[in-house]
Amino acid sequence: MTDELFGELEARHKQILDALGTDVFVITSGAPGPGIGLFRQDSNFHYLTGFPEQGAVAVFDPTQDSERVLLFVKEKDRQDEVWQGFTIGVKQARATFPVDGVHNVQSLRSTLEERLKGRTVFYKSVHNHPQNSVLGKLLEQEGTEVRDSGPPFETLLDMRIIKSAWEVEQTRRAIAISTDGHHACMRAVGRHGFEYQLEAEFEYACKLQGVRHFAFGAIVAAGAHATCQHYVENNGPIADDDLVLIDAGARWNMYCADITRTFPASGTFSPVQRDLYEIVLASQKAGVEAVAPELTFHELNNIAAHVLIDGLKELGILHGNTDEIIDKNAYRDFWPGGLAHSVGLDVHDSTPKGFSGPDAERKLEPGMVITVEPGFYSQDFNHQIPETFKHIGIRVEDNVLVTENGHENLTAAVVKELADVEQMVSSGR
Ligand SMILES: [Mn+2]
Repeated sequence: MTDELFGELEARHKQILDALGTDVFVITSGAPGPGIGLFRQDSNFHYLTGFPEQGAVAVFDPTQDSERVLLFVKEKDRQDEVWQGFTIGVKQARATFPVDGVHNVQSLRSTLEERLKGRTVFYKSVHNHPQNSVLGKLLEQEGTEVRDSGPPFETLLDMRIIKSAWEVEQTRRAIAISTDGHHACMRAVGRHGFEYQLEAEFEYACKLQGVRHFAFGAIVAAGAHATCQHYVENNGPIADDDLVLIDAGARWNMYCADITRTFPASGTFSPVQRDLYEIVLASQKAGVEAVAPELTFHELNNIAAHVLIDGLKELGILHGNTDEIIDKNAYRDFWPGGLAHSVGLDVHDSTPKGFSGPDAERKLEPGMVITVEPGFYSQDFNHQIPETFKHIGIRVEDNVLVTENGHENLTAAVVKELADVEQMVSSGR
C-alpha cells in the first residue's frame, strides 16, 4: 500500500468515527460470486479499508480507547490456497492496513458480543456474505438497535463524491488507458465486421496496460443498436455506412473512466450523420464549458438541452419554443438519459437518488468528477420525424473535474471533433 493511500484511509476513518457519535458502524466486504472469477471489492468497503478480499468485516466504534477501527479477515488456510486463491492473512493485514486491530474473522462473535450489546449499530447486510448469520445473531441481542440508513452511510456518500488529488490521479490513469482503447477501436473498425471485435480491441488495449477490471461491460453498438442506451450484446455486424457508438471505460485502482465516442465505420460521416453529430457535439461542448461550482445538475442539463433542441429544430425534428420544449420534457423521446452523473469507485458514483431525481438540485462542488453526455437516439416510435433521421444513435461523453474556478476536461485527449474522428478512423483503414 502506498503512503498516500495509507494517509487517505486514516483521514476517512476519522470522518466516519466523527459522524458516529457514540454509535457503531459494521460494514462487510463484497461476497463471493458464483463460479470461478476475478473478485472486485465492494466500493464502500474498499473506500474505507483498502482491503481487497471477500469475506471480511470492518467495525468502527468511536467509544473504544484503542480498538476504534477493527478489521476481521480470513486467516490463511491451506485448502483455501490450494483451491480458491492466495490470502493476505491476519499477520500480513496487521502490517499493511491502517487499522487499530486485525482479527481472524472466526472470532467475530466472541470479539463483538459484549461490545454491541445495547448499542445502535449501522449495518446493511450484503447478499451471500459468509458472516451474515453470525452478524445477524450478534445484532439480534436484546437492546441492540440496527439501522440501515443514517449518519455513516450519508457521510460515506458525501465523502466519496468529492475526490482527493490522489483519487483524481487514479482517475486520470484510468482515462489515459481508456483513451488508448477508444482510439484503438477507431483505427481497427476498418478491419472488423462485428461489434464484439471492437469490444476485444478495447479490452486488449486496456489489459496490455495492466487493467484488471472495467468500469462496466463495454457498449459497442453499430447502427440502430446505438439507439438503446445500454446495449451490451455487442454481437451484431458493423456495416460500412453505420455509425458505431462505443461507451467504455477501464478501472485503475478501482477508479472508473466512463467515455463515449461515436464514429462512422467508413471513416466519413454521411450528410445526415454529420448534421446530427455536430448538434450532439455542440450540445456536449456547451455542457462541458458550463461546468463550474455552484451550478446545479438541473441547470447544467438545461444548458446542454438548449443547444441540442435548437439544433434539432433547425433540422425539423423538433418544433416550438425551446424553453417550453425543455419545461415539458418534449425532447426526451430523442434524449431519454440524464446529462451527467458522478464517476468514481462506481461508474454511477455516490448519487443514490440520481441526478434526474431529487439530486438534480445538488450543486457542483470542486473535487467532483462528473460525466457530460448528451445524445440523440431515434427509434421506430419516433414516428413524427423524417425516415432519414431514424435508427440513429449518437452520444459523446467526457469526464470532467469540477475545480475552484471552473473545470478540467479529463478526457480531452479522446478525439471528438468531426474531422479528427474521421482522420482517426481513416488512418487505420
Ligand atoms: Mn456515463
